[in-house]
Amino acid sequence: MITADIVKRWAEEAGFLACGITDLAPNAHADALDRWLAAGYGGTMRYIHRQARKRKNPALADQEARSAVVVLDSYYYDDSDQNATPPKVAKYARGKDYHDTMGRRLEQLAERLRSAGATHTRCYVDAGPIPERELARRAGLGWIGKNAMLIRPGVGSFFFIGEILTDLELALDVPVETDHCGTCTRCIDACPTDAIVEPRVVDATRCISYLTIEQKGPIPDDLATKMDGWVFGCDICNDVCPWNVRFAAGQGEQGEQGEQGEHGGRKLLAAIERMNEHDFEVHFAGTPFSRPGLAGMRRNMKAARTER
Ligand code: B12
Ligand code: SF4
Ligand code: SF4
Repeated sequence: MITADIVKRWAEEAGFLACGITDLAPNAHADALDRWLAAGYGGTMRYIHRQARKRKNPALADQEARSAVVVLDSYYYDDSDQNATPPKVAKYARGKDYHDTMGRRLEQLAERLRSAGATHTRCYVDAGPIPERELARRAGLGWIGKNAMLIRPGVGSFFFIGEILTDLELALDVPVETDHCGTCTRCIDACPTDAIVEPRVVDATRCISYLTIEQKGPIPDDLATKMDGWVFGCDICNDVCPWNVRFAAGQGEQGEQGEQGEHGGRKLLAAIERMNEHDFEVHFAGTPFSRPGLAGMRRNMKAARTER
């Protein structure tokens, strides 16, 4: 009989930072999602509205599943030298697309679950109607910081969250209910666009990550002047967090690829302004830059140069 401890050992062997187990009970913070959507903080990400029912009640996302095996996958590496000057790229985006790299390892873990008797497994990383931070909190993996990130004591927050929904019935972990932020407000104070409108609430339409990746059309001037040189994603509210300053260490799979500097490389980034679609495809196919595409990346480079 497969136990939760065995699943966690397999997750570790697959290279994940941590693994926790929860069920598919209704989201205890469904009201937070409703308020966020009603305030318009999701901007043009209409898919979150469409998925809201499932995000509030994950059992609706997969009626055959009984447990969620939630894993964390580090994307940390020390890029303090690279990110001192623009153009800046968020750590998570310097390698290949994590949906593929992490998704592959999740699928390998799912294969082991099937070999141990699971008849149903479904893997998710980022894409899908799953409230990933909430599931991870409930699986005992961390707390929700004032920057809205899931933060793990002794680790920080530079990791992706992924999950396998399965029909295996596994022992559940104890949800994290403690807030370890205390009186700290560093993330809120450091956010250049004032996107953290209250603790744990990010107005995505002001967040540099949204502006450089999800925004359709030009970036409004009042926000472009505050982008601080970021051209894809933003690490500020994670970089300043004392839990990362103190504990972030090691190097995740994304970091390894990023260090090769392939598409994080400065020369290549600068060359985006002169590239045609074919060259962009050659250099950036299969990387997170394909989401905004050539036109989006050019727009970001231009916005990041806007003077305050
Ligand atoms: C939409 C989205 C965005 C949007 C909006 C972000 C946001 N804060 O809502 C934008 C484009 C701005 C964005 C940016 C980033 N994102 Co994003 N994003 C998502 C996505 C697809 C959905 C998030 C969502 O539903 N937002 C709506 C809000 C209301 O929901 P929520 O943030 O999940 O919050 C829940 C909990 O916090 C809880 N809750 C709320 N209040 C309270 C209060 C208490 C006391 C408690 C306990 C809980 C609680 O209830 C909420 C609803 O369930 C998730 C993947 C997924 N499927 O969940 C990734 C995800 C959240 N993103 C991720 C990452 C890495 C980032 C960036 C760091 C990328 C970057 N470097 O640029 C930034 C960080 C910005 C930030 N500070 O949040 C990771 C986060 C990992 C982690 N450690 O938390 C995720 C989980 C993707 C993944 N699979 O790894 N993202
Ligand atoms: S990712 Fe950057 S812009 Fe978005 S909330 Fe954090 S500090 Fe602000
Ligand atoms: S910077 Fe401070 S307030 Fe923000 S998430 Fe980290 S500990 Fe919490």
